[in-house]
Amino acid sequence: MSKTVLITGATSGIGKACAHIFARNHHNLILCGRRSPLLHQLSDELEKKHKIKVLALDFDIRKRFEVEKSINMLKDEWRNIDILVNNAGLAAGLGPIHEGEIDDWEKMIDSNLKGLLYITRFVSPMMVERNQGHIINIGSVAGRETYLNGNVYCATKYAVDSLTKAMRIDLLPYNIKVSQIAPGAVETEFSLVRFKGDAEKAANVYKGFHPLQAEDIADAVYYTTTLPPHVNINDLLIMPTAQASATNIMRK
Ligand code: NDP
Ligand code: 8X3
Repeated sequence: MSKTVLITGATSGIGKACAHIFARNHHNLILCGRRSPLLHQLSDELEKKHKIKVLALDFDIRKRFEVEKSINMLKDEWRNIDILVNNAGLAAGLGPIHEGEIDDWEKMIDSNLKGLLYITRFVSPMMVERNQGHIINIGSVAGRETYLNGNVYCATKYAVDSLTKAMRIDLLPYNIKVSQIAPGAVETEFSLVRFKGDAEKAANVYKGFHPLQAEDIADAVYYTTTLPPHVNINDLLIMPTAQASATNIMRK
């Protein structure tokens, strides 16, 4: 049966790969992100290729009133959101706490933590009303282990871990599944964003080993949504085989 899936951060990486796999499986999509041309290009492509309905919603997840307006303005045909993939997020910088760029901290807290909360706050009441739904939060190994210079990014992902548990408890009476998928190193635009466009630094992160690809995580996200009504995946930590912990990577 075709479902309605809202994916944040669908313009690249894990979110984009999720859009592809849900589209291939004939679900209708609400795709979110800030880069409007990329979002519309992807929406048109998936709509034509898979004969599904796709709505492109470009807003900044950090802006509470933009998020609220975008969700509240959804027409009736889009209000039955079955699956929410809370994926949008970023790391900005990698440095010790005493030299931290406060603007970077604000960016990460506003996107990974507050943005995820805003979306959830405006989408979850529609799920509660229908007594069904599935929320999938993209956490990270950084939400399990704090690593050198990862400070605020790690803190936001620990917060995602905590909020996933909180959502599962609060939404339990309403038959809503809540899952967390927590990846290790995935080769996406993530490091390019973290290092502010420094392509060499970004490439070094994935050098000498086989990192996860966005599709590996999208496969797991999709699988999580295919289980019978009485089965929920609470939490999955998915790592590249060559990565044993946040900082232990076997490079050739
Ligand atoms: P990408 O940089 O490739 O994708 C990030 C996505 O988030 C983009 O689509 C971007 O869209 C969107 N986004 C970022 N900020 C905002 C914002 N303020 N408003 C709306 N959308 C926003 O990285 P990944 O695919 O790797 O990251 C996806 C998630 O996975 C993140 O939460 C990240 O923390 C997590 N993760 C990543 C890992 C990795 O190694 N890559 C490992 C573990 C977790 P746009 O710029 O168009 O707004
Ligand atoms: C992204 C993975 O290890 O770079 O969340 O923090 S890591």
